[in-house]
Parts: sequence; structure tokens; C-alpha cells
Amino acid sequence: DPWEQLNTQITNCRRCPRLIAHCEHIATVKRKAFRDSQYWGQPVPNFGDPQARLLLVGLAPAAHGANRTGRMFTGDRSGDWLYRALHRAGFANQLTATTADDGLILKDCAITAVCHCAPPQNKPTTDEIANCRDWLTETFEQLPVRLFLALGQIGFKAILKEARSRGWHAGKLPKFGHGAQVELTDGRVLLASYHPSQQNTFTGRLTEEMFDDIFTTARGILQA
Ligand code: DU
Repeated sequence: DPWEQLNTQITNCRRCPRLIAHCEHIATVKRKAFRDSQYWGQPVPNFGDPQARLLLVGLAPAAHGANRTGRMFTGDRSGDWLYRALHRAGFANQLTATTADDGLILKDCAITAVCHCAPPQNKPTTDEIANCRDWLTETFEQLPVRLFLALGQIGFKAILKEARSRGWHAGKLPKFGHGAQVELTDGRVLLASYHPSQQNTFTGRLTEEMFDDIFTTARGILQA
């Protein structure tokens, strides 16, 4: 099973010593509310449907979210927003994501990230993103993606870089913005969304309605 194999490779990756140390450090210190939980504390694999036509590309696991639960966007506020929206749009079987064994299943949708480790200050370095690129490349290789959804500007840039190296996009680099759409070759589309982080949702830069609109658009593109 290539999807499972890729996930095992990602989890076993130790290319970035700074990130591995950080993931493990967080797992040791923990957050008070989670002091009785066993933290995952290592790279977080891809999650979802190995036949997904919709691929979400986030930034990196949250220290006490995915780095704790071991599943993308699971156990934090960003995930609450994301899975609620995915469920409303019919890409997820349930509204909530709490632990890696909560029964959540994605349909026609998968989630990856530009960086698979929780980075200090939520900011992976350029070198760390470059180290992680092989996993993104292999994820692109395996999934029959029709629609790439970038959650944030860094995901947008990473998708474009990968797409351009495959000859799926040429010419001027498109600008990131909420709802921005880029036509790629063979009917593939890149769609951009603001990231559902608290920085955006608390400030009202990203509203629930704006986020739902993205998934309505996604549905429309997949049905076209
Ligand atoms: O055991 P498995 O069917 O390979 O699924 C592993 C993992 O992936 C499980 O947490 C559900 C999720 N998943 C999914 O979300 N959507 C699918 O279509 C298949 C698996």
C-alpha cells in the first residue's frame, strides 16, 4: 500500500534535527490541559482518502494539536474550523476531530502540509521546507488530484513550485489571496484560502462564511 508506505516514511523522517528536537521537547513539556495525554511528538503523516481529488496543503502541525494527536489538524482550533467546513461540504463523515481514533474519515479529500513537523514559532526555515519537499512531491505523485487547496500563502507557494516543476503552470506567478484560483494544465485547479488559524479567525480576517465559500467553490470545481 503506497499511501501507507509514504506515511511510514514521513513519520520516520529525521532530516531536520531542529524540528525533531522541537517536536520531542513539546511532547515532554506538554500543555497543562493535556498533561495526562501521550503526545505523538514526531513528524505527522498525511491524512485522508488515497483516491482524493481534493488535496489540502497546510503549513505545519500545531505544537499541541497535530503534534499531540498525530493526525493533521486534529485537536486544535484550526482543526475545529477545518473539519466543520469539510463536513458541511460533504468531504468528512463527522464535524469534529479530537483524536487519531475518533472515527473521522475523509472522502475524496486528503490533507498534507508543507512541513510535517511542528516548528518553533510555527515557522519552518526555508531549508526545512526544502527538506520536506520530497514528501510533497510523492504526495502529488500518488493522488489523482484535480483541485489543490492551499491553506495559507506558504502552501500556495509550495503547490505552485511543485506544479511549475511538473510543467502544470508557467508564466507570471499568480498572487495569493482568499478565493484566488489558478488554472493548471489538464483541468487541474489551484484554489487559495486564508489559513483557519486563530490569527485569522479571532481577528475576523477569515469568517466562517468565507471559509464555507471556499468549500462550496471546491465542490463546484470537482463537479464541473
Ligand atoms: O486503515 P485505512 O483504511 O488505511 O485508513 C487509515 C486512516 O485513513 C483512517 O484514519 C481513516 C483514513 N481514511 C480516510 O480518511 N479516508 C479514506 O478514504 C480512507 C482512509
